Amino acid sequence: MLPSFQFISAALAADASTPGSVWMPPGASTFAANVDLMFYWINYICYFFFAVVTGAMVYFVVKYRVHKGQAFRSDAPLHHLALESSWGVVPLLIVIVIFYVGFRDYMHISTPPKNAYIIKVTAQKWAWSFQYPTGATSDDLYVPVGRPVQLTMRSNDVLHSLFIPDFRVKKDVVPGRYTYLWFQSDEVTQSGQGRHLFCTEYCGTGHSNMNRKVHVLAEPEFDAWLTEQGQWLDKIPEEELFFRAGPKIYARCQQCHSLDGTKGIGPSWKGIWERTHGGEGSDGKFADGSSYSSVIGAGKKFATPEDYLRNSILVPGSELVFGFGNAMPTFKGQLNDKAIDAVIGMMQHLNEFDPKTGKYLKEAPAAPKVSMK
Ligand code: HEC
Ligand SMILES: [Cu+2]
Repeated sequence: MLPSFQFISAALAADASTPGSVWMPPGASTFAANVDLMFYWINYICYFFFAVVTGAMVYFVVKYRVHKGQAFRSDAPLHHLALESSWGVVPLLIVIVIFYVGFRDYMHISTPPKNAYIIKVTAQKWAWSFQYPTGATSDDLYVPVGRPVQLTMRSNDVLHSLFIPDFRVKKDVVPGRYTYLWFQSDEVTQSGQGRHLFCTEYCGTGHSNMNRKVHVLAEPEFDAWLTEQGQWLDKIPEEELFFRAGPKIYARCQQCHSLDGTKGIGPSWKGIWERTHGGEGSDGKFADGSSYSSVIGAGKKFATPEDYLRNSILVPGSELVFGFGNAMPTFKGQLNDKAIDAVIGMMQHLNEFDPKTGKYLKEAPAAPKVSMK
């Protein structure tokens, strides 16, 4: 498949998007046309000079090969001023243009506009957390269409890097430092599809869990999504919390915690209620050899097992479970008390959930529409 030339017309028309080719995915941000133009341009210049240099080389090798019995030629020209200056000056002019256009666009891509919609991004082993001005958070990125969006990014642990190939943007997310990235997409994504968003800096075992989606929504849908995102939990009555909200929140824990006893990055939740409640012979153990019952109980560090569970979610690693590393990200600021209550309720009623999928198995009254991605 030959790379498409349509990118030229797209760039000239200042169109937001460019078609995909064997080299590039389809472009879907206002940067795409210029980035692609630059990329293909350098690419074709390389093809051209590759052909010129190798062609001339092969031609000369054949033409000036030494024939049998021929004396070595000693009167060949040693210098040719015009030729030599042209192969210095022509490439120089080409790279000056490349530098100019490249630097101009780099500065443009590096400087978020003042009116950008700001979303805070926290990278953690191994999840992204996107936080919106309303306080709502999400695991996938949701952005309004046709508006510059600025990501203000930081890392809680190691070096990560946020990459949205279709938007032609990529930026490292560095611990102890804030980095910015901005883009504008003028194309709404199909519901439930979204564009790829990667962590593109290998950050350990769960690195691939940081492959998420960017959803570009029309302004009214975006606002509706934001409102719902902030309220979905409030709408659920207390007594339905564990089966309505539990599985939705569990989706964020599933990558590390199974329900069926399988050991993952974190301990399975199977039996967690029993081992925290000191059921006969089922007391849990911590990495330092001490038992759960040494910290849980009246007058101890955690007065109730629920306190212990809550603390495990907000301050993971303060008590390391035996056989596991300190690999859990904190959910402080992401799960409020109601959400934590839902999770604890789910742990208590674990036998009512499908151990593979986390789906609620009992007949539930028709659920109000809530979504949490
Ligand atoms: C990246 C992997 C990871 C994710 C995601 C994760 N955890 Fe953990 N979790 C761990 C690890 C590892 C441990 C054991 C080490 C420790 O105690 O900190 C653990 C321990 C726990 C414990 C204590 C378990 C016990 O048996 O005593 C609880 C409770 C818990 N996690 C809840 C959650 C909840 C709720 C979520 C989702 C909202 C979640 N975790 C998401 C890795 C993870
Ligand atoms: Cu990462």
